Amino acid sequence: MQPMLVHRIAIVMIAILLADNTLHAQSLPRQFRALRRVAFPARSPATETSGVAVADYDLDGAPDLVFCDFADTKQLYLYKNDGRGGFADVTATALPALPRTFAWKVAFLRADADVFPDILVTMAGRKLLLLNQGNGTFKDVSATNIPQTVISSTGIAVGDVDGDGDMDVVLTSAWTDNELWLNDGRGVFTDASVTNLPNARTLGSWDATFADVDGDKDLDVFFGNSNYKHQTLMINDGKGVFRFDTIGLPGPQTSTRRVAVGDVDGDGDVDAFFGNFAQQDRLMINDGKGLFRDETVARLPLGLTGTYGAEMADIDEDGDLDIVVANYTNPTMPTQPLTLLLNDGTGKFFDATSHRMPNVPLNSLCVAIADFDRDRDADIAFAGWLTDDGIYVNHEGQLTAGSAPKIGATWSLDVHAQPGYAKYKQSGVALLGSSQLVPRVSTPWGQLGISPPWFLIGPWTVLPSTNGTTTIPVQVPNDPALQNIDLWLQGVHDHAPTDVRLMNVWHETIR
Ligand SMILES: [Ca+2]
Ligand SMILES: [Ca+2]
Ligand SMILES: [Ca+2]
Ligand SMILES: [Ca+2]
Repeated sequence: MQPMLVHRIAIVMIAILLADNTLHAQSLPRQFRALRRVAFPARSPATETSGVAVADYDLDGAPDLVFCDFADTKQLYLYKNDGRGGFADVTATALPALPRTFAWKVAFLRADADVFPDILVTMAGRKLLLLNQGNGTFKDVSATNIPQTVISSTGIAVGDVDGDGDMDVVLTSAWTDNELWLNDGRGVFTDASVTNLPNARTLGSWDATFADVDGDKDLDVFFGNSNYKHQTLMINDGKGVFRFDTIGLPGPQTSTRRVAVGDVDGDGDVDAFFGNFAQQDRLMINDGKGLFRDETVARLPLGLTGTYGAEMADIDEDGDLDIVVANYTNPTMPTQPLTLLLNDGTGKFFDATSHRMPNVPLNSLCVAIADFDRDRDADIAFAGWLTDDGIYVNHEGQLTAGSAPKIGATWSLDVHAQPGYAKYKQSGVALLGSSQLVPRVSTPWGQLGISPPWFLIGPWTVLPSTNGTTTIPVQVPNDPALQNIDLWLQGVHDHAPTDVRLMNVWHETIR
């Protein structure tokens, strides 16, 4: 934008805003929303998305997404983050042509020695390894770099099991064999299942997850078994050879789809959440030595869910791990929204879905959590089964607008805080910059994403804690010269005595 125009629009806006400080609050009680005006590639018709994984594949600072699809038309979709939480479908240019067969699970991992995240995907009777070339494209090295096992795998766990500094892989199959692949450090994997994973081949494992359960600094592995058997924990000997945990995991025989791990009770050891399909999810609490107690009844909401996916993250920013659950519905169950289980700080969870999550029942098999719009909070991406995939944006400190600004009309810019549950007095302000700042500049308050000069849009505003939203009315001058001018906006939000942070960057073009 030309400097003269920047000046012109700024002067006009400031004049008008100072004259009209009327601030309207609107009802917005939920923490997460699907933002209509944030670009997210829709697929038509919506297909059977079975997996989603997150990583910054191009190392531009913004987390990107890969989805895999159970329909056999196109198996992988790579979505590049535009830096502001909007996504472009770069599948056609970034990914090689792939064999046409069902894909089930996808993971990012550092397979070879460079720092660029690579992709591993499980398909019907095969796996694919796609190496990130570092130039925005991926190369299929499946024929040379991975074991040619004809197993349909349902789960992927990535971790350095033998302590040699590279990422190894455990793959599970709900129907046939679990596998362990060791990495040679250059992204070439060999099948070490027989020597390193003895007696753990045919557990009926839908999923596996690594964690150091006994504190000896190597990765042990949970297997989530899907065949109404007991769940399995295997202990690493430090060299990547696993033996059965002699005591075993407690709890009833279940049908597990996902194992998510983290220290939910804050005592320094790793606990485990077993997400079960059409059965009660289970929570296993670690005694610090890798001995687990089933504390489901005392710590989890009780009831049947169709859990297929689950991730732990500190969703409400109170310092403990919460759980986001993706559910699939069979004909005997009502379709559920993505479920949010909040931790009370002691490892006891309560269902906060009804007042924090969008009330949109959907079948989803997988979730991925990252700060997609780079405003220092956790957003949620989900894989939709026969419905669109999507992102639920965390509105804790979010700048949005429901429509584009129009010449001569009043435009509404929304500043969000913590909707409805703020513990502290909150305030916020919106800034207009002259352009987007690429790359962003790190500050103690987050990443600055707009270039100077900056102009205040309205006064610094105290945000009502009841609904956590303030709408700033912006009277766009009736001046045709403003048409097609780009506006780059970023807010500053203060939602705790010592928590001042930069909000997301919002982009508009005046119509
Ligand atoms: Ca990126
Ligand atoms: Ca290794
Ligand atoms: Ca613990
Ligand atoms: Ca965010």
